[in-house]
Amino acid sequence: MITMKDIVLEGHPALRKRAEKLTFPLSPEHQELAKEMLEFLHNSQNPEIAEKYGLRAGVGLAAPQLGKSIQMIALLVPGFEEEEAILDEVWINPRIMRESVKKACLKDGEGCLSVNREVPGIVLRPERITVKYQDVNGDEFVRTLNDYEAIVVQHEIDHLNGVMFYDHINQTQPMYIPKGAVVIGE
Ligand code: FHF
Ligand code: ZN
Repeated sequence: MITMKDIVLEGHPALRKRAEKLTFPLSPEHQELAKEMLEFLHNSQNPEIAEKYGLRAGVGLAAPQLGKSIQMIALLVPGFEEEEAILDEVWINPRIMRESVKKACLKDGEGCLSVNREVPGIVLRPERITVKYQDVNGDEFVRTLNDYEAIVVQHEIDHLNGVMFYDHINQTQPMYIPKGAVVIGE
């Protein structure tokens, strides 16, 4: 099982590379990796398992965070209260086809499993995106996401392009939220 010791931290070259596109059928190793990445997110959001293994709760994980420079991301965005998960899947070769001009951000900024420090600042991102991706079988999908889900998916796709969340923070005014931006979590 994947634990925190498998997750590479800032300074690891995989976090600054452009990840390789995957071809189908996936190798047995890549199929197993997809399952393990999603399992990590489930474990990390389960209080008992997270406590036992010292896991930090995550809603997304990108293969470069495991030192593997390939285009695979896992997503586990929980629904509100007892609702089922909004996203519980692995996406391969994701491409952002369309993004809104309107921006959104998380009220308290973002964090990252590969960053063991608090980085204050607002991460402004397109509020709505349309993404084309493949599932583990190689089937193609197009999905439009907004608000929180859109932010999570953009954070993960950034990892496939060597981009860290703090690259988006305004250096002169880190807390500035432009008029018209959707602030999530307030
Ligand atoms: C997280 N954790 O998942 C953050 C980090 C906005 O590339 O958001 O580094 F587990 C992936 C409900 C609400 C349940 C929040 C994307 C953040 C992606 C992982 N946790 C949560 C939850 C969380 C990163 N990452 C702070 C670890
Ligand atoms: Zn991250």
